[in-house]
Amino acid sequence: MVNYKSMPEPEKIRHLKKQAESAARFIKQHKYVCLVTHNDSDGLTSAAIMIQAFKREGMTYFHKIFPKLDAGLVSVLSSSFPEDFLMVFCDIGSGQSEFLSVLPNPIVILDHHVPVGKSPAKVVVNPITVGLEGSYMISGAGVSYLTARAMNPENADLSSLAVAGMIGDRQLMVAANAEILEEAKEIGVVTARRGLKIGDGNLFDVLMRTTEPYLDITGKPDEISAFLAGLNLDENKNIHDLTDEEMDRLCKAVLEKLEPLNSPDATEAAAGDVYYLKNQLVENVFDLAGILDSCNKDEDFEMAIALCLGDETVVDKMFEVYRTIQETLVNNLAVILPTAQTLENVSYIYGKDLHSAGNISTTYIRYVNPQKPFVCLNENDGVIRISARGTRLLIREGLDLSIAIKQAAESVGGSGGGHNIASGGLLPPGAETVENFMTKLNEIIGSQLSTDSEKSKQNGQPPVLMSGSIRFIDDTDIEKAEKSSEKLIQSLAPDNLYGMETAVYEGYAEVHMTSEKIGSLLATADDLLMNADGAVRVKKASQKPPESASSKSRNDKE
Ligand SMILES: [Mn+2]
Repeated sequence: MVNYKSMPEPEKIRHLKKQAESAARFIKQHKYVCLVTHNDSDGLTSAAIMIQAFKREGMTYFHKIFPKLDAGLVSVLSSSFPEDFLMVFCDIGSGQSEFLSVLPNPIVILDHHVPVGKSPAKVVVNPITVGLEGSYMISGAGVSYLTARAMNPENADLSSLAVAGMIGDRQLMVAANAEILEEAKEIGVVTARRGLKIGDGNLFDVLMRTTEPYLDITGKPDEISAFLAGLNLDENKNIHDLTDEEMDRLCKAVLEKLEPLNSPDATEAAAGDVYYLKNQLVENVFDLAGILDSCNKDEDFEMAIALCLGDETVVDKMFEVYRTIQETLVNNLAVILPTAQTLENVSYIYGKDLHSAGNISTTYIRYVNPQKPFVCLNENDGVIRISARGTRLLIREGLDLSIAIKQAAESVGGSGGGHNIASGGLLPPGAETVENFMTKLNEIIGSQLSTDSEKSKQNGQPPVLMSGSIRFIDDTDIEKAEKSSEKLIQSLAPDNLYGMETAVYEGYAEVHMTSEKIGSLLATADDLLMNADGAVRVKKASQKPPESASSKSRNDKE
């Protein structure tokens, strides 16, 4: 058995690519294929990637889109296709081994969700099986892309769709994602620009209907006009056409609005790199991911795939669907958010037949009050659905919503679970259940958030803190040094734990660590150095001169 856990990240990525190569070889042995994909933006971009790869091989394909897989859907698949048809599942299928086992067909799974049970697939490509994180290091579209790329190097142009999938799944540009992004930039199908992470379009309109970031002016025409006039920006100018200086001005003003929230999640979601997909009809990555995620009818999904395959006739219609959904959401938020109630340790909204409870929760915790966990309780069809959200800062302070929601829900006859940062569940209906549930939840979260150092303060003993710093210096060239140490540090920053801070200075970058225990300080430093070593090796490997040609593209990159 290979121990993937202790393996440096570049090695894990290499193993993932080996899986993709096996999948590619296996797929190419077939002439007929049924492609089954998830229905979100990551699933739809996975589909578009694989469809183009199949077409280029001259394969015949059928395509099905499912929100989830269950026994019924699998039996429909089984009765609709002959046994020798290859079944390829993208962004779905890892958690449903039991259902898929009844299929007599050869199966390939290209997914990043947690595998459950023994998979009946002939080949599985999944980052989790090689020790990579499926939640932020590579998405379903990324896994599909690696497979398509292994089928034919010409499929490298599909990397732009993989980038849209990553953004749609809110992943980080690290590990395998960073490699794919780099490749996409190198061949010119993706360009990046610093700015506000929103779609293109007339400034006024976009600010009216964008909920990411959700600002105090969102959806308020007079205030948006005044805001833009105050910045001396033309409200009819397309965001795409803003000069760098104008974009900076806009970005700074938006970040100033977000500052009082003291929420790194909000700042990160609002500003940073905006990717332009140069070979896609919808170039701005936030527009494309948003459009794909706003599909919810069969005809929308068909148009979505057509859009990603280059069908110009669907562009206007797709933007229309997207805008309508955004406008409805903004109107809903304006009515619903002010109804929030706040207990000592948690805020919540309780309502009936609410639309997009998940969006309400994300918006509230990110842009209204990130200081406390948030729960949306939506009573509908005789049950209450729970949608709970935390922040990374709260997680560091001890919050674990999967435990808190499970325990509190069970105490009132419901059920729940999920992740530490986002979880869900079900409760029996009624205002009284809600009151009891919230009282219990408030109590559990309160005990999770009372930290060790607070406990020792209560005992009258101040905590002893130890600290250390690791500095990364590149002494070859001052100008380049600042950039390479900064790049290295940024690639490691997403792995920062509680007590770690990253800082970039002129000529060097530094990671500062603090801990109450010498053991954890040493372990933290050890981990950091191992990751840094891995990152440096990826960089070196990617800088090796190619055997022939392409010296031009290398020069362009430098
Ligand atoms: Mn996905």
